[in-house]
Amino acid sequence: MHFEIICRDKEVAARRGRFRTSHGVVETPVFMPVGTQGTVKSLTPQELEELGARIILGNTYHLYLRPGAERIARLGGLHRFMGWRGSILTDSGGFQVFSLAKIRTIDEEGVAFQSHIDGSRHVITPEKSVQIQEALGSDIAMCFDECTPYPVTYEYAKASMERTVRWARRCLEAHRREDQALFGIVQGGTFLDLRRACLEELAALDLPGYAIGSLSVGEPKEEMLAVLEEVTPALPAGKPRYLMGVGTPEDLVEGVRCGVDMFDCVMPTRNARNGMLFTSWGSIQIKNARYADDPRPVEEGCGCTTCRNFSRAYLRHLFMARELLAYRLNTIHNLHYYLGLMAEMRESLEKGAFSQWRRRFYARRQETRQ
Ligand code: PRF
Ligand code: ZN
Repeated sequence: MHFEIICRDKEVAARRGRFRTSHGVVETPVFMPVGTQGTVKSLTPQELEELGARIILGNTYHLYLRPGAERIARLGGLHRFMGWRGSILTDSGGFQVFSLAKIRTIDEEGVAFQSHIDGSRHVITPEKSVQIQEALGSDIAMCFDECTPYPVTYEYAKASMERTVRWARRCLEAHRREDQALFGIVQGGTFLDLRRACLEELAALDLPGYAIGSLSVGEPKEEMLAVLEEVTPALPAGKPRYLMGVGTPEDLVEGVRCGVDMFDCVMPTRNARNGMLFTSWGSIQIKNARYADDPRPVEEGCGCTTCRNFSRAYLRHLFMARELLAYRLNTIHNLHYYLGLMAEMRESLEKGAFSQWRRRFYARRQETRQ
């Protein structure tokens, strides 16, 4: 995978870059919409492309359990199977096994668990995770890791991080596909010495990209920022940096400031389905009675299909009536907001005006809501 840095900010660690996969060019910093089950919920690939998405995230754990990675491979790989022409990054399953599966036992070999769908028993090892991701044919695969909860003891975080490093070596050893980049994941909880030790070990493997795991798992914001400020600048400078499963619009802005290039999060899509809509002054709950007679769009001046065609009153009605269109229209607006936020940051970086843009971003949130 080819990654180039187009420019760096003069004041902070933020950078504007670009990478190429066999499915196109991705401009960074980038947000990857989450398509867990081979679909970004409620949208077609064409709609995603029109929203400006160039890379999406898929999940090893879900696709392995249903419909099965070998089946997807026989049907031409995940891109062909779901009809998405852009790039795909697959998560390794290390996180989903811990958050979704029942009865897990973790040992040096891997993780044994029972499916959240039918209770069937499975084992995922680092080798198996790589094999599944190769069968899916994603452009970027992630090393199999353990995401530690918060809070966690120093002893557990250390043992877990060391195992994650050993698993990363096994992943690299098992990895065959030359058209797929394998990224490492820095673990170590909120312990800065463990984070630093982890990233030194992983950097020695010379992987084409690095992620930061186990953040946004319940720790206070200051702790997340402390880890970001410690780890991000210490990651190999010329390789993409990915902050996994993060976050709010503010988290994306702070991540970019610290030098993160890639993000994914269920927040814009999941919250859309729960009636929460993002705007530049904050978020709104569309079910609120104050919107029942409100003829205005979600956000004045928003260029998305939802805001160009429909009022808050109509969106509230659809949501209250549990109409399927509610999920689609809300998802379109929220992804437009998230992808637009990233585009604004990329533009401000090109103009050498990121810090100024960031101040404006926070100032807009202080203005009175509409
Ligand atoms: N590891 C993996 N996927 C993840 C995480 C992690 O630590 C997180 C933590 N925010 C989200 N997704 N493999
Ligand atoms: Zn909109």
